[in-house]
Amino acid sequence: MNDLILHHYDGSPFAEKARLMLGFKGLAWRSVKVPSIMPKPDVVALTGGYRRTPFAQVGADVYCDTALIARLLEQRAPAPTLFPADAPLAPPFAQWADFTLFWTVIPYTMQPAGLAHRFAGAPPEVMKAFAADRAPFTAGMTRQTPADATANLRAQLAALEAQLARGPGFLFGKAPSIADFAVAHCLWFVHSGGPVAAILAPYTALNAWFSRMQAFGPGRAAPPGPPPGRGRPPAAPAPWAAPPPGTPPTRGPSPPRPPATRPARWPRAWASRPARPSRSRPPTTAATRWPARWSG
Ligand SMILES: N[C@@H](CCC(=O)N[C@@H](CS)C(=O)NCC(=O)O)C(=O)O
Repeated sequence: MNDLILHHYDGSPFAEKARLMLGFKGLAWRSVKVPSIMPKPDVVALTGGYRRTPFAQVGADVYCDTALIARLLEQRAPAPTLFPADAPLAPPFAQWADFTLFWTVIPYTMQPAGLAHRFAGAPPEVMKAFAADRAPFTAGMTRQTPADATANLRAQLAALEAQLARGPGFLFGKAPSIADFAVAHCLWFVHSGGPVAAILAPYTALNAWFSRMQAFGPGRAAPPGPPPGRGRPPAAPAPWAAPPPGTPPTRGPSPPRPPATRPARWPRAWASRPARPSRSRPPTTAATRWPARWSG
């Protein structure tokens, strides 16, 4: 009943932040895959209306937002810490990354070339459904043009590069802090963007740091089994479902697509992720009605 459950989907940058923090802490967790766009009836029933990804669950307690999840993980495993005492600026810096850097990365990565890569082979309704689902997130925000986002991202990457080039390994010292995880998930999303990932190439210190961050992996997998509180037996794997746990992610040709009965599904490309040193993915212990490959 004390198990830590992460509700997430493969392609979510903030979920990647949570997975990497779990890996850094060496914590065991159970994985529940959630849909990447609405409707999410099971999610909103459990969270009381919060629809974002990821969220964590311990028994009847639900933790929304990765800033809170970080505090939960810190409580469960105080060492290694995400909040080093000698890095008081790490939490506000993380906030900067989670908002300012993230909202530069999104318009940069979702420019036409990035979108074409991410939604390659998917019917046009999929991209339309995604755009409609995410529109409320940017209401009231001035969305950067691809040119502005490119210029801003270059400036942000150059600053991060300069910081890391002079530092002892991580943004605020010899060990990572919450700030490193907040930056890492943003860059992870750029890495998964196909042609648009080329913007990262010149930043050698940043790329070396990114490899160190990825090496934390997603943490220890808990034994498979139905998660508490959901009561739904795992569905039989569909022919297009994710490979068995432990199978390394591939970037090969797409598997046969499921019948297009639910336009709100994600294309396979969304779930693509940058190469990660040999770590196995934790098993998915509960299936939603969405095939895992499409929930990323
Ligand atoms: N501040 C939140 C942001 C979470 C967030 O915006 N997640 C994105 C996915 S990366 C999301 O919820 N997208 C809509 C969805 O998944 O329904 C956090 O730190 O967890």
